[in-house]
Amino acid sequence: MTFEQTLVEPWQLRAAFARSLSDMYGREVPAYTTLLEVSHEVNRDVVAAQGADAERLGSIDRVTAERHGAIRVGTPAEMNQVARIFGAMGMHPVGFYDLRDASSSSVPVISTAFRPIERDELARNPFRVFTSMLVPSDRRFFSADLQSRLERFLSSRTLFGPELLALADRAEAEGGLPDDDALEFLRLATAAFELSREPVDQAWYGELEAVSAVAADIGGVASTHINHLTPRVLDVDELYRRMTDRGITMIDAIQGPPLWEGPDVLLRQTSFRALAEPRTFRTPSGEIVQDSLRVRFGEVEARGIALTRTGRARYDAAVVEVDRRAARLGEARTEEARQEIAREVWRETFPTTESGLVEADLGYFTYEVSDDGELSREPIVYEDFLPRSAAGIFQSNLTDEGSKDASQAAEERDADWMSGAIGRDLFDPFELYARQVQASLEAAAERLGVAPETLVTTSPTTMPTTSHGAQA
Ligand code: OOG
Ligand code: NI
Repeated sequence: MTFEQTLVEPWQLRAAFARSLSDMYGREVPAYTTLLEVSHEVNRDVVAAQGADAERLGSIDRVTAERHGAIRVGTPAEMNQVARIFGAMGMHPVGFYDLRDASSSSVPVISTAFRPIERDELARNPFRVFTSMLVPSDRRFFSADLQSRLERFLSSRTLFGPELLALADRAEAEGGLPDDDALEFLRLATAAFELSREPVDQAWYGELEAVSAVAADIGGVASTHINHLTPRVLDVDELYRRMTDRGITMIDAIQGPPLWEGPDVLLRQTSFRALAEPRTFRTPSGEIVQDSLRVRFGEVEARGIALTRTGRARYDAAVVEVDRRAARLGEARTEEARQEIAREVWRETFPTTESGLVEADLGYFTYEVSDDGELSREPIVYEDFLPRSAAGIFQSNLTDEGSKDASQAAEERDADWMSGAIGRDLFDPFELYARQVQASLEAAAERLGVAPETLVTTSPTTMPTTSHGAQA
């Protein structure tokens, strides 16, 4: 007699991995534990105050478990391995972010985000990891000599061992792992992102740090580590106040759209600065000394409605306009004044209702037919990142601007290049959202027995169905 062993499925691996990383990070970075506590309090209070409205952009279970992490690697080969590990958990590369120009300080990386891409997979656990890789051939940052030493260093290290990669490949090929193998996979994967206690080569780290603290963090040590883990909150302004009350110094701003009376779109994030953690260093004379590094920090985010390309173009233009107006303030340019300007620009740019977003084709919404045959519209939550905010997060955690020679030509990098480096398709976030809309329209149309095109409408949240009636 044969029987099939049930496998731990990719989404279960993903949920367990997010938990395991969060537990590890909480043990090692106490301020993260405070952040989680405060996030849970805020979410509980928002749900108590707003009821079902609070869950329009994700159930409270999803939001409570929701995290994103960030990691940084050095080479296409390392990127390819990371993709295999995340592939085992049903996470795929989505979007291309070029942070080299998005920041005034020296951030020589390009990035993508690994995340689930199907609607039901996102609902099960939306864990995502913002993943950056160095561009050592970019002459604005690295000389030819430093590039070759950096590439030699990177190619001689091993971030992910053969057992971890073999388990990852099996999980992806077979659609999961048996219990014991799943546990081993989770243990090895979590360990791969822990902060290493190996002594740091002081001269090498220092040489890279003079060019870019991010380059030193990636290429100055022989391992990688998760550099932050971000819970989601339903009210990021309230979280900011409560963290500050608890004596934790947050960065000056909440990044992304301002707090205003209209619909929340995209992503609002804030963070606390990296903490100095004790590390050992090997000096040029071979001595081992104690010092510290600031490489791990905490961040929190509130997510809003995903914008269409048209909506996103408006957002990008609004960000530029806020900068332009804020620059005119000169000395009076406080964070508060900047937020006031941002609100003013938002009121000129975005409608104050969800229906307004639909009418101007600015946001993504799905459509569902209820049991009594009513068609309702639900916003799609933004699952991705913002390059400008990401650059701000990098920047707020640098002790030093580094150096960047703007007279040199940039090394060309784009989504296709990234896809080649990873060895997998890179998904376009806009296409993924549009696909969700289309799938919901087709399902709704089938239930109502009408053509999908007839359902795209611009009326209020709940619309009575027409005389074709519900077929349910
Ligand atoms: C990644 C920063 C980007 C975000 O939330 O925008 C990011 C990093 O610091 O490596 O995580
Ligand atoms: Ni982040």
